[in-house]
Amino acid sequence: MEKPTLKEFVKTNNSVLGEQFAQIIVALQSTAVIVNSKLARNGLIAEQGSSGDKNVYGEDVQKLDEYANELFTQAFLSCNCVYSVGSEELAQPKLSGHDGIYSITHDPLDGSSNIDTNLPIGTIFAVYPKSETLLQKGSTITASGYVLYGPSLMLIYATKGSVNGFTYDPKFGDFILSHPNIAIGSKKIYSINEGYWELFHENDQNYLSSIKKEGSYSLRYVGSMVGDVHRTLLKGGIFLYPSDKKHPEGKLRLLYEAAPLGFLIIQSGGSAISNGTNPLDIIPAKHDQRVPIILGSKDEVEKYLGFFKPQ
Ligand code: AHM
Ligand code: MG
Repeated sequence: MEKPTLKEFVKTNNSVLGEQFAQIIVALQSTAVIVNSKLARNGLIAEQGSSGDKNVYGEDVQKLDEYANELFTQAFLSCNCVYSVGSEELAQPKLSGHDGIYSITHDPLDGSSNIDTNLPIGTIFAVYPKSETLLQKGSTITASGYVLYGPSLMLIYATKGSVNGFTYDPKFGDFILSHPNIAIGSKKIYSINEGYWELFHENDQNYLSSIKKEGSYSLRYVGSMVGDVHRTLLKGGIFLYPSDKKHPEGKLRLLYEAAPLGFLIIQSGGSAISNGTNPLDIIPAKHDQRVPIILGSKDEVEKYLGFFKPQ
């Protein structure tokens, strides 16, 4: 039997979420293709590099960040089923003006410091039931996932209890189911910016020293959360961005990075932890709230918790 396209898959497998959810996936996939074709010309185009602006958090904004933010935000807002859209690049969520049943958060180009060196980057998204505020627990997420702009273009998304991956086939101009029913892998790989060793808390240093002594772990760190989480999902292991002396709250954002990817890893049979609690149980106090995040296979997260001390 032929492998289904993403549209066919959503229709068959997410029928309980209705035609409206399919609308969001269609918006997502067509925008991903446009952004991907822009990224494919990275290095040749004027949008490369820093825009010279700072985003709402005072960080350097890459021109392609702005481009992707505009495209994804508008694509979501134009869906009748979408009520509001929040983005890492926007100070406040935007209302669509429709009486939609969903609210969406996204990080339009995560890992954007990798843009200029042509390394994998991604778009992270989460779909929530409509709410007047985006400051909701991750446990209310209906679906979350990411687009990976790598050697191939992929879209991976999770709904309760199910994670599936689709690869874009440029020959047919469509996303095809390439990774059905993903269960997190079991390889021993740890992924952390170990250059911050001197900044790490003692318990994190003790954990890292201990797994290194085992002699069976590989270290892999892309520096793009989508790339690192994608490898962790398919191969297994653990991804860590803990708090440290320079990032007392962690670096990654609860709403745009930690909750969507935590939800996805948990649906694949893995675990996610933020300061000893499930990140999906945290109500964000503000849109740009940062949290420590550790996610991976259940065994690996369990092992990490053996060293955990609240900070
Ligand atoms: P960004 O949203 O500015 O791209 O920052 C998020 C990225 C993540 O993709 C990645 O996991 C992390 O920052 C890497 O940070 P560091 O360079 O401190 O290791
Ligand atoms: Mg990001």
